[in-house]
Amino acid sequence: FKVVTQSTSPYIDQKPGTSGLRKKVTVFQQPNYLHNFVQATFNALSIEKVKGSTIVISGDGRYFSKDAVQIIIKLSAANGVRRVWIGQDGLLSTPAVSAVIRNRVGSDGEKAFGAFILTASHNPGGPHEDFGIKYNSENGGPALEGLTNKMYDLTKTIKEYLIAEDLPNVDISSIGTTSFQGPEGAFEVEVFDATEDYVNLLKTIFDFKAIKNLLARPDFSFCYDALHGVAGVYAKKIFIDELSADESSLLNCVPKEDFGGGHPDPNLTYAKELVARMGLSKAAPVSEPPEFGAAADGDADRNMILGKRFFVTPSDSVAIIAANAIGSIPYFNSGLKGVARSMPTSAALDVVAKNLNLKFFEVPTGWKFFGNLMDAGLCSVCGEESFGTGSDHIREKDGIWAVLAWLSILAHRNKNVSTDSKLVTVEDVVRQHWATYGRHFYTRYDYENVDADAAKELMAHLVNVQSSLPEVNKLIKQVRPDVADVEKADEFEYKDPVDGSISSHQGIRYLFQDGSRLVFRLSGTGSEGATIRLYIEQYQSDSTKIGTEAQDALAPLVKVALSLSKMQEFTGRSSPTVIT
Ligand code: VG1
Ligand code: CO
Repeated sequence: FKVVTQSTSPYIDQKPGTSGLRKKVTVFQQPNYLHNFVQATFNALSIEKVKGSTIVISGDGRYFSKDAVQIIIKLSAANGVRRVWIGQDGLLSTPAVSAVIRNRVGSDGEKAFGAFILTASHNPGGPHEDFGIKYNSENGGPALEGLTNKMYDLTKTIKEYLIAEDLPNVDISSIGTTSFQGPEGAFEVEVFDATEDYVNLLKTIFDFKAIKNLLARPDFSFCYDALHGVAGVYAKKIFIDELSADESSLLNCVPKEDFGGGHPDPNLTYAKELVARMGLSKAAPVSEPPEFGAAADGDADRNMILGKRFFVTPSDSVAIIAANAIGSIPYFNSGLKGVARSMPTSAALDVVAKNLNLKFFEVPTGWKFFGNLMDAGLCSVCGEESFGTGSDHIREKDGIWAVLAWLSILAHRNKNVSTDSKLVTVEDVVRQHWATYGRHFYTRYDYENVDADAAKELMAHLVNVQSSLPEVNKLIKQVRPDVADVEKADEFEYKDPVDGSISSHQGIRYLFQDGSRLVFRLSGTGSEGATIRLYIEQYQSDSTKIGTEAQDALAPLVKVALSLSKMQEFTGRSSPTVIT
């Protein structure tokens, strides 16, 4: 093939958000839009380092992925990449990409330098929906802000890109290697089994035999919903082939370019089929729901954990995994190095860390901040309220890992429980946890696709209100005299304990005397307008009160939050788009 230098002009809107660049497919289909971003990434990494390297390209298989893979292959070849690694059909879950970067070794003994992950995660897919691209670095984690800022700067001035225009499209549907000859030597495209590296890694972490025994119990039943995302590929391999679950326990496990028209977002609103099957839908009652249910998002890094007629909040989930890891999961048998959560995630994990005397970190939203802690050996388990849980086995959150962690906990708890006595259920594990550590009532309100200026004004208003705490407390007392006083209010700023870098404006916090919290932030993953997220949390250690319904327990704080922020006034919305 020949290398052609093409001239191009910059797009002004290529700033990566919380997790890469996410836009409507039609935006990505503009001339040179994807080319510019990929070339800017190569330039930011430095062409010297890109030359001769191995780069992974794959994603959740959403609409436009097939075209994008071929474009990135041609750009890679022209920029001197020596080899690209592609999961069969261009599919690799986000956690699998992380595992491939960290663990896969080529026939020449070389590992991957980085990866382009093609996904917009939980956002819908299809010709009129979202596409996304994200670069992950050598440690298997999302590019850090230093790099993404550099990429963004370069997209604003880009004038040309290099492309191997005459390189034929490569068949990515079958496993094997195709070699081409370029001006600087050979270029290889290697297509491999998407499950291989990831499943091998999981087998070193969990006791698959113990989980298999749990799934085989006559009093246990299981259900997994991939919402037509890439998780389906892994679910078949792991739950059916490895753990011998019944085919009927898998829902929506065929990956589709448009996720079957749904939102591939594992929560109580969008995972409708699973929610109904688990007996959590009032409209569609079922007589005997499974004991355990779980769902994933489009790229399989998120998870929702359900018990029979029971929802586990993601904030509780990470706390419970941390509290039970040792003993249940062989990978953690030598102990936990530390735990971490994102700022808006509830403090349930903090209580566990304190009780178990573990190092604890609170980082801004987005997985990239956990990576530095893990690389420095400071953190083993971490999580976010947004249905993300994971550990230092890779540098991304990991949806299937979370499911296997829960199954491991249940297997361990039921090890000596005979099938004629009562099974220890998901709900039992959670209620016992609350009884030991107290309960963090938690909810999140999302106002999606709000006018961007109105959202900014609301945030500015909240910062302004923070300047006088007596004023804040006066306002609050007018609405709900029964709510505790705010003792601190600020904009969250994070200083990375490893590299000292500072991330500011990471959300507005109101911290109450009784440990309650209100947090407001703007989403960095949307593709249209602005999304305001409001996080509401209240701690209850009184064991007689931990059984209250979450929406009831949180009602006073919700009222305070809406009035303090003048939500309706600024956004014109009387209710949120989604409650999780
Ligand atoms: C959201 C979540 C955040 C998560 C991010 C990426 O970001 O709040 O916790 O890390 O999505 O997850 P934001 O900026 O929209 O609040 V995923 O599965 O979309 O890669
Ligand atoms: Co995701």
